Amino acid sequence: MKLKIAIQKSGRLYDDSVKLLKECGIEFNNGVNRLRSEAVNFPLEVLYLRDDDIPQYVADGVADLGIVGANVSGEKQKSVVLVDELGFAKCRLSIAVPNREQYTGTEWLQGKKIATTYPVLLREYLSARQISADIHEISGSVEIAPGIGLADAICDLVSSGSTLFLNGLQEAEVVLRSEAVLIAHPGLPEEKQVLLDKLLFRIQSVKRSRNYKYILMNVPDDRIGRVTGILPGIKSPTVMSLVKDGWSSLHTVVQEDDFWNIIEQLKEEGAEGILVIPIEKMIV
Ligand code: PRT
Ligand code: ZN
Repeated sequence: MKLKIAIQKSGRLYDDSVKLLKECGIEFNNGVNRLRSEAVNFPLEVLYLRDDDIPQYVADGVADLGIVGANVSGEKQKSVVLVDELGFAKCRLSIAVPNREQYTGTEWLQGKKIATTYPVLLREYLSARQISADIHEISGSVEIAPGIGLADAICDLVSSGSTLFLNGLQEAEVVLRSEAVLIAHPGLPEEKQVLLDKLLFRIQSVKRSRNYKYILMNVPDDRIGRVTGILPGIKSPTVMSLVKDGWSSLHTVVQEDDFWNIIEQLKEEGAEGILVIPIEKMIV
């Protein structure tokens, strides 16, 4: 019994999808022009597909799992289960209007023509706000639609915003915040569910480790109490005496979000020689 996972054949999701599986300790050959490959040390087969086709393959059970953008999964409306968010390929599906327009709010969109490759998500968004607009589905280069007179506004993916900027557009509304997600065929047989749970346990350890850093520092003994008070470690920090009298080495794990804040406070409290080390896996 093997799990089959569909990932993007090439494109923005490919590298991070392969990297995630490899960080989960799964070894496979991912050469170009492959349609599939088998992992050597985990019962997993990897299928390489266009991202747009992945939800359908997973719904049909041709693949048990898939890695795809939440935007694609949402747009395709196939019957799949959302298993986990994977933290990469973050972007937003947004409505944008030409810079010269005074955008006042969603009522501005009433009766307008909006070009998009995401008609389903856009229609859902507009009808929830009682806006009726003319949704014009196109298959690519959405950002040029207002400039060539094809539409009044667009609804497209944005990450840095530079495509909008270069095309004289301003972001007006966020329809969906997206990132890569792991989806599954609903009602997997028990044996596959067991394998999925194993894989998910590994994915979660990898994801957790990305959010945390291991830090070590030297602290005067009389400051250990105060320094420990700053550190929100998973458990209490480890303290070891240094050969140098009156000093200790203190080790703990901190979350990336508060990181710089914590480092500044540690320095103020007299910590020295602070080392920050990435964590490869974190099993809690
Ligand atoms: O060939 P295949 O069909 O498999 O790939 P694709 O060409 O359809 O998709 P691909 O590889 O471009 O994107 C795959 C997924 O990456 C998308 O479905 C999103 O989930 C995610 N993603 C993240 C993005 C972006 N960021 C992104 N910026 N997908 C597309 N873009 C495009 C956007 O469409 C626009 O043209 O980048 C431009 C905007 O970028 P900024 O940085 O200028 O704002
Ligand atoms: Zn695609």
